[in-house]
Amino acid sequence: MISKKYHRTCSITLLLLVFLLAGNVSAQQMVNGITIPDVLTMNNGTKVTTAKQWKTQRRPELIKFFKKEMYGQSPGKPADMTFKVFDNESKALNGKATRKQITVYFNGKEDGPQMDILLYIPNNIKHAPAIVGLNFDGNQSVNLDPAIKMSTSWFDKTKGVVNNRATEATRGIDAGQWPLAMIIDKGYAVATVYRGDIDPDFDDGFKNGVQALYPELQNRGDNFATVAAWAWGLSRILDYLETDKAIDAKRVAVFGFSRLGKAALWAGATDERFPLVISNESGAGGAKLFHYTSGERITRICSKFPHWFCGNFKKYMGLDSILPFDQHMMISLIAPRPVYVASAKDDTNSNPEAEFWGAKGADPVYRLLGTNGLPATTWPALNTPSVGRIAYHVRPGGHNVTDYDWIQYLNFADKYLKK
Ligand code: GTR
Repeated sequence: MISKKYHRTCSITLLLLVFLLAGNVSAQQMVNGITIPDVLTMNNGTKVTTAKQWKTQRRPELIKFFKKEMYGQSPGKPADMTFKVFDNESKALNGKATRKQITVYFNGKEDGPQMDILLYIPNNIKHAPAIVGLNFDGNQSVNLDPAIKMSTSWFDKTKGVVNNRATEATRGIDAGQWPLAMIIDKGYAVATVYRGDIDPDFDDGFKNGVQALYPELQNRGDNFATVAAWAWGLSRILDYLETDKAIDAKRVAVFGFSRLGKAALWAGATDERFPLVISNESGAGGAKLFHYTSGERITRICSKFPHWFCGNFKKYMGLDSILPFDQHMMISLIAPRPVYVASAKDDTNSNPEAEFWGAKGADPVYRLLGTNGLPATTWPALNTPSVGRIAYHVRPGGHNVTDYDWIQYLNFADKYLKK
């Protein structure tokens, strides 16, 4: 009896604490019968009714919140960063594209932290728009092109990896997820970087990634964690593209799949230079609403991947259904820029329906800013994209990036990025 009562008291205290933390006791938004905190109510209870209020008050308040409580702080553009183009081949991909490879030295030192950008530019377009995204398995995994530099960074144990280093057997293994010819034919350049160049994807106490350059952003509750580091890396790719005359840096979409989709969304949310954002099955910490408790929850994500989010985020473990915030608020930081959220039916870990409602939850902000938001009012049927300024589709199959997904993304980009 005593322990039951104690347990109840603890739960109520915790609940109160969570609401107090947000300072937001009553304002709620309903999505599909589930109550989530209202994106258009300030923490002090003031309703946001104008675009100006959104831009000058609510958006900054939410960015501050997500940096403090979930993704952690990120540094700005490094003052000493330099770029070295070490490959420039105009007859790549059967003559369709120019291949460039560029090393980015984050602190300007050749023996310091660095990343390699692999860039293909369509030969028939001047000042091409581009799509940037990180890759899972090294630049050499996105195409069989033998001239792509073999990554020398740390790799998790997967096929073709020996002693945590990639071997020739990893060439082209992810080519199915990176249909370069299709993207180039549509008139877009593609830039990609291996996630592990920016921050190796394991809990190493932030010694091996770019965090080593920023000791002041470590050992604190809002530490510069891995998803934020990947997002920061995406912004650094854009920094390079801004210096490359072959690219129209005002038309660079940011794309990501799964954990890298979480990073793409956060990059889009925080770096307004990205005019369009694509999240492919980003799941928990991406587009999924935590209030939908099936699929990956905070406890699992923080236990299995303790380095992805900042230390403060761990206090929300077990509180998914009563959180004082949710991911619709993060997606709405992208508004009014176009964002595409996509799911796969069998990707239950990401919870496709919860990804849809995460996107739909951002709709009031897009409408407030005078756009059409996400047209669908219920979770769409398979292979039936709903396309407004927010777009969504769910396709059959599992956790993957398919040609079907890319066709939708490229059409979406055409709608908003083509001149
Ligand atoms: C899973 C993780 C997801 C998702 C996925 C991936 O293990 O639970 O959040 O990011 O990995 O990146 O493939």
